[in-house]
Amino acid sequence: MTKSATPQDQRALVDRLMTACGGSYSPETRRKYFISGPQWAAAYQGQALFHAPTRQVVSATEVIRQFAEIGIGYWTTHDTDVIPTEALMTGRQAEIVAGIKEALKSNGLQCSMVTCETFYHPVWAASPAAESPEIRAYGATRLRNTVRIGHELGAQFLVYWPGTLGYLLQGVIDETQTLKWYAEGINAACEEDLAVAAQAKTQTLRHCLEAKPFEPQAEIILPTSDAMLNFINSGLLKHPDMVGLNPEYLHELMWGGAPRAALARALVAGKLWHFDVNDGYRLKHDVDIAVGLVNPLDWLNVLMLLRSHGYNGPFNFDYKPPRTTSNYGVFRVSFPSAIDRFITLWEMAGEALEDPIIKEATEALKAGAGVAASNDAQQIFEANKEILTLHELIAHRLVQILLGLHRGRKIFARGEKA
Ligand code: GCO
Ligand code: MN
Ligand code: MN
Repeated sequence: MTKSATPQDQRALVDRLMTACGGSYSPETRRKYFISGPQWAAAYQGQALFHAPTRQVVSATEVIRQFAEIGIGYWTTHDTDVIPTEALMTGRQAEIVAGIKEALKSNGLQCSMVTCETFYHPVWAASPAAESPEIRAYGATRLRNTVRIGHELGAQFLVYWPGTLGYLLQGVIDETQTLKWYAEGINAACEEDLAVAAQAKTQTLRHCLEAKPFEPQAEIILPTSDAMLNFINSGLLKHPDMVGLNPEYLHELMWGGAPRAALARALVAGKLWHFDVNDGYRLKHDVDIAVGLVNPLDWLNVLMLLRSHGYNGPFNFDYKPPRTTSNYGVFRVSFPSAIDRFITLWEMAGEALEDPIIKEATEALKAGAGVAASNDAQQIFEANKEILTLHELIAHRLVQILLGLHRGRKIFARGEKA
């Protein structure tokens, strides 16, 4: 029986077993990737509707210091993760932002993205695009302020997750009007961005919309990345060229979609600008599990798609360390293991794309049987029917790569000899 251990011993055990797991990358290697760590992920205390917090508060400077040690090169934040609501747009905001700039600089990190919290404070109870003009005016002011913070911190991206843009009670709001009002907020942010960038002679930011199909509202007005693509092209936005997408892996899975197909639709539209990386289950709530713990095979496939299409935007680790993980564990186990699984999957995706078996099979499929085009369906089917077996062979090969079986490892029955 294992002896009971004090929390100090438990930490030593976690450290020892984490080292025993091996396979970790150096901070230098981790920094080569455009990986960003959200302030809110690292500082999440484990609370939820049915859950009391299990972890202590962690300050932004502590998060930044820990990220630097792990080798996370980029930091992302909501405005209110670091600036209390009542301090926004006051002298206190300027002091806090200056302190963060200093912490980022002295730890060698960059801020890649800022996002405006428009879902937590009671003022957003009826969404940032509510009927009351004063709520919407405040919403637009907050978005403009976030744009200025983004420029101040040197970010390239702004993300909008309109979490409360929807309803619990049917027939209460006018959806078309809500969409128009929401577009006014995005327009205000883009105009502010253009003005700030012109004055400072810098680039404008990339404004990225993030969809989630349900939660916190029952019904959401822009529930998927596809709905958002349609919104960008709806004519309601004054600067559609400044607005793209931040799909989140789990959010596409939550509605039952295939994340890889959703990403492909964003890619062909030229709107895949930012990507929230995590994992979870279909048709369940937003569990925000760390990448690769649930669907490693699908993640391998997603990364093959992104690698083969030259995606070069950020990978934002928008997940929530489980509430069974301690404050110590967040930085010792949760972040480093998530990043290392991601890098391994990224490398495997490269291997799969170069794999001679997959390459030959794919090329053979594309060449087809080589018979003359005709209107004879049966004849075309007969000519191609053997080659189509390669679909299953490719799927097998991908699992072999995922499990390392392509390197010669075989699974033997007990007692059987190699
Ligand atoms: C979620 C959302 C958020 C957003 C964040 C940025 O999973 O609840 O994705 O984490 O990404 O609010 O706007
Ligand atoms: Mn999520
Ligand atoms: Mn997200």
